Amino acid sequence: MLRPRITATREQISLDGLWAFATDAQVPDQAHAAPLDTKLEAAVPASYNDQFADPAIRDHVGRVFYQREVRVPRGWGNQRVLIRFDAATHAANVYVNDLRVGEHVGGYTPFDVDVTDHVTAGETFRLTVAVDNRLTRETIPPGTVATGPDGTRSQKYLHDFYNYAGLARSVRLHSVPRTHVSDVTVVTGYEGSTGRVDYTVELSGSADVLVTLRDEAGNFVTSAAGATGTLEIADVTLWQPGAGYLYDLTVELRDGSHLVDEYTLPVGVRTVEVRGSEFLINCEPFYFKGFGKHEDTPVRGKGHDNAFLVHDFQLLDWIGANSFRTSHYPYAEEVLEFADRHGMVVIDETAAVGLNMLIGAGISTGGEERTFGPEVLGDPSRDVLAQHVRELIARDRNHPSVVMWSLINEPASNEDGSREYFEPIVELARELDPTRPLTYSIVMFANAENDRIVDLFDVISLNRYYGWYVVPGDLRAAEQYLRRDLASWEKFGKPVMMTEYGADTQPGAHSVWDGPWTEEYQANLLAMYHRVFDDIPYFVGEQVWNFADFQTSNGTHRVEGNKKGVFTRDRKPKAAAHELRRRWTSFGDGKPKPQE
Ligand code: BDP
Repeated sequence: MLRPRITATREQISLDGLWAFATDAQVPDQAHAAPLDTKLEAAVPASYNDQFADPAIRDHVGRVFYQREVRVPRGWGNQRVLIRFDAATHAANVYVNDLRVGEHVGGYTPFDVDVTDHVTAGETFRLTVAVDNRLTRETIPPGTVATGPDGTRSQKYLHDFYNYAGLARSVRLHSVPRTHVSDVTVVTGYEGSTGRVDYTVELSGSADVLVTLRDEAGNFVTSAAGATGTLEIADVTLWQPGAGYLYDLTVELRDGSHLVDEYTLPVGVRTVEVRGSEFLINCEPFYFKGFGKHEDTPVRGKGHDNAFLVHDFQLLDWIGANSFRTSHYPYAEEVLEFADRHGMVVIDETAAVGLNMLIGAGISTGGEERTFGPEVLGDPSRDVLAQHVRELIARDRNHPSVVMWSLINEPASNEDGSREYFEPIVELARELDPTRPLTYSIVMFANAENDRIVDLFDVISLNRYYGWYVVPGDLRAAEQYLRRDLASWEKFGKPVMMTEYGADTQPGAHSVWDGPWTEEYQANLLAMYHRVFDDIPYFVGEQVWNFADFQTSNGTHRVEGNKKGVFTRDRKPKAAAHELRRRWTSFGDGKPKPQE
């Protein structure tokens, strides 16, 4: 799916700003049929929740309405007119004046609504979006909604981060020519110093296709005619971790000398491969150093913010990280484009978190129910997950920064039914993208003996909390558990990495002993894990949980959120940040040597 760009033939106007806002408890069901009867306004892009002081809005369960007037530029009469929503969490219905014109399910992938037949160039229309935050057993992520005796709804879900909702990413009105480029796919490689870009252009309508490649300085490199083909680059500059070189691939549609459409895609030339127990980027063993992150900031919730984007990447660079995982959902496209430009390596995750009835919100409050089967997560849930995978891969497959798909976080992969549920999902992902390795993050309860799906994947990613949820405060015992656990996965002959390890830490709490919650404990726990990792030849990476503290659901076992951040929520370093910086800046992108 192509991100809207302004080109010689395409225009766009931003619909970000303040929109009229109301919950479905405040206005009638058919609220779109008239100007919203409300004094409230909500900022877009931003989750709506923390913008309001009223808990009935913040924790509202159900639909909310966003509304604004939009004027279609007068020069767009001969174009198709679309509205691009970068995300509506978790489901949306879109209305132009009285008419429903589109819908989308899934909170973290973009969608277009084609409004050409419902609007007039030069005139205005009333745009209403009803966004639904309810999580059920047929949504990804899953949840349940209960209705109390007074009719008030409440929401439960099986992941710890707060269920922020609304229009958290940009909204745009954009135009495309009637005959246009509808998609472009690139697959890259190289041999010696010659780079290769295999491209496929999809068209809506028919025209001649011309493809031109330029380097970063804008110099012509090569060109080709036709909707599919291969471009060769003499003396290629590869996209590398830490050095994100991008070529520009410009697709022109022509009718004789007339330019019908033009679209430019940034392209990084690199390869990714799992060979034996190594993870290779451009045929060199790569060692992941970094974090599981969240899209989470004060007031904005999951709202995308370019200042936080820049600052977070600055901190990743300061600390010596070379990678992160988009835990636990696809991030804003601005983030991936930034990673492409700056050589950051990304493990791109779907929104499949909490497919595990044992866990509950956090590690300790689960039920007894089994996870997979018609009564809980059955075929409807799996069909929705398949659609999430399709939309993620369609959106992100051209990003050189994305080196692996993480299809699920902490599923009940030790339970009956997990293989039946996930095998078709893995097959689908391989069919849609045969070029990237697949992984999933493995929960504590799933071990090398009882996990039923590990053989389907290429990289074994473990989430482990020895020294925190298991033997808290006892790093000696934690080290023994960890060594035993890591040794047990060797038999699969695949690369193993840690996608979560860490400890909740209250900034300012200190101790000379191993006291959980202190800054020293977090640093000592990480150092212990690193000592163990460095002894394991098939170990390919460490991603600490979490980059920064983040907001969690209302409940009793988190105080003001999850505090496993190495940075606070406002991005101040805890002691562990300095410890990580010492380690990660002491070696490059390859594997560190065993410690003395
Ligand atoms: C893991 C989850 C992660 C949680 C973390 C924790 O993957 O989302 O935040 O535990 O408990 O189970 O801190």
